[in-house]
Amino acid sequence: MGSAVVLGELLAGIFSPSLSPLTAVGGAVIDAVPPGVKDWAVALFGTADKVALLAGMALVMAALAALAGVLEYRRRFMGALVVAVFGLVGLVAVLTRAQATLNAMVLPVVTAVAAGVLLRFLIRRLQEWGSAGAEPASQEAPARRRFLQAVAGGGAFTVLGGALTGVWRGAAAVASEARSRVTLPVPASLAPPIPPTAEAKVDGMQPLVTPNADFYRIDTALAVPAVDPDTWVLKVTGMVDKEVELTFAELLAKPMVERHITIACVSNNVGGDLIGNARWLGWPVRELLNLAGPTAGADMVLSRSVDGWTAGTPLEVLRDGRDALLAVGMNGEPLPLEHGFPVRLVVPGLYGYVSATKWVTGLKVTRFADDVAYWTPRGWSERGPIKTSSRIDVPRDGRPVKAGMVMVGGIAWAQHTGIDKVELRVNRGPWQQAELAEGISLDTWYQWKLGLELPEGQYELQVRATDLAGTAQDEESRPVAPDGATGFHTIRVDVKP
Ligand SMILES: Nc1nc2c(c(=O)[nH]1)N[C@H]1C(S)=C(S)[C@@H](COP(=O)(O)O)O[C@H]1N2
Ligand SMILES: [Mo]
Repeated sequence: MGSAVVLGELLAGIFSPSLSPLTAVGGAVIDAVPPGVKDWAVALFGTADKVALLAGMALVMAALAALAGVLEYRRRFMGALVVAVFGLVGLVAVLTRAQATLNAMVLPVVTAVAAGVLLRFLIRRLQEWGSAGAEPASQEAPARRRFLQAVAGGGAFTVLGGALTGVWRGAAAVASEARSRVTLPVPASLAPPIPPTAEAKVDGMQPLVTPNADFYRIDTALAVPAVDPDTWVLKVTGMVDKEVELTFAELLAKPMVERHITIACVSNNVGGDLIGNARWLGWPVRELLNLAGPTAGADMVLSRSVDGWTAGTPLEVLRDGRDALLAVGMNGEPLPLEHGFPVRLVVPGLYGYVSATKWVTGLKVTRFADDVAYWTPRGWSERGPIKTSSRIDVPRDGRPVKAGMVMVGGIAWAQHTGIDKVELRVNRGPWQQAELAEGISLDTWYQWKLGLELPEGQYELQVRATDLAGTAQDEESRPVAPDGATGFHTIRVDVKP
């Protein structure tokens, strides 16, 4: 019996590392560590802080696993409970992060369930062995063999998973180290300065230029692709006179253009926040296409990411003179890894799913009739021009405000067309024109504001924008699929005395 407990510990030791390959849980726990503890760790271990933290985490997990092993051996589900609590901690940690995606939430759950099943399985083998020990020696041998096989299997899985994780971690480290070495070139064409009148200056509004850390992130990548800029090449192929290859160094040497451009996701609901405005630095895609020379009949550029994701962009949009960029910089920094380092596309006027390929490695000049982009067979429209829209940011929906002059503010956008006017209405009354701030350019969102005299009561506010082509925002409510939501952003305000 005593030796069984010792073996329980041993087995738990095997089971514990099988948690660590799925580092998502570990990472979430690290993130959940209060800043004070992190500072303390940095002070204590200096630059070795991450290694020390990881080693500490491994120790904690080994201890937890040992505990789970012992408990599970004594009583069924007791160990599983420890695993479940650990998984829950991971889940909560993930949820408290700024960008809690479904993917991120699934990982700790999957890890905990896998750990629980593995734990149960190994304990069963161990218990078979333990009870066989009371029988004649001939009965004991197969039970022992089964247990040892199970341990060996778990061990092999652990080593393999660990190695894979290690390789991926290594690549990610190479990419972030390489990113820190990138010096962005001085733009040949600077972004026009932001006019002071571009800010509506209403308390509580989003910044006119979205900081990188707050920029929405949408992609299908489970793990952020780690691309080494030293080996990155962009290949232009397909219906071209001559195929072209471009290295990162060659790209950085091109005359760069710097522009503010607001990009948006087709999955952005009316009033949603899947939209952001950044100062991008890049080389116009049309220059690269001109080097390759698209042949007659081509009408689409299928851009491909290193992870195989694709977007189909109308060729004419990339050549009509707008600032469609092969971007390397975002708000004065190299692209953050999660926003496409080292190179991505940014195309004013089109939703991201048909234009904004991150970690881009290929441009195939082709025809819509011949090639299909990633989202097209998945229920999304082949073409995705951004729909003119607007949003109320202040006051926040459902928040109480004080009676009197209530300042209402928000944004409106119609990339590459520009906004002409923004109007508000209260309780479906007459439309009242808001004060439209100056745009940074036609390719960015515009801020607006309107002061409303509101006595105590409940109100419904609605906003609508009209673009410079004279098209008013579509009133009819439509879902995001297949080509972008429509309808008026509608909020409720509770005006208190
Ligand atoms: N490689 C790759 N690029 C991608 C995507 C993707 O899934 N994979 N998603 C696109 C979508 S749908 C949008 S809205 C934008 C979002 O860019 P961001 O994450 O930098 O905000 O990236 C686009 N580029
Ligand atoms: Mo998107």
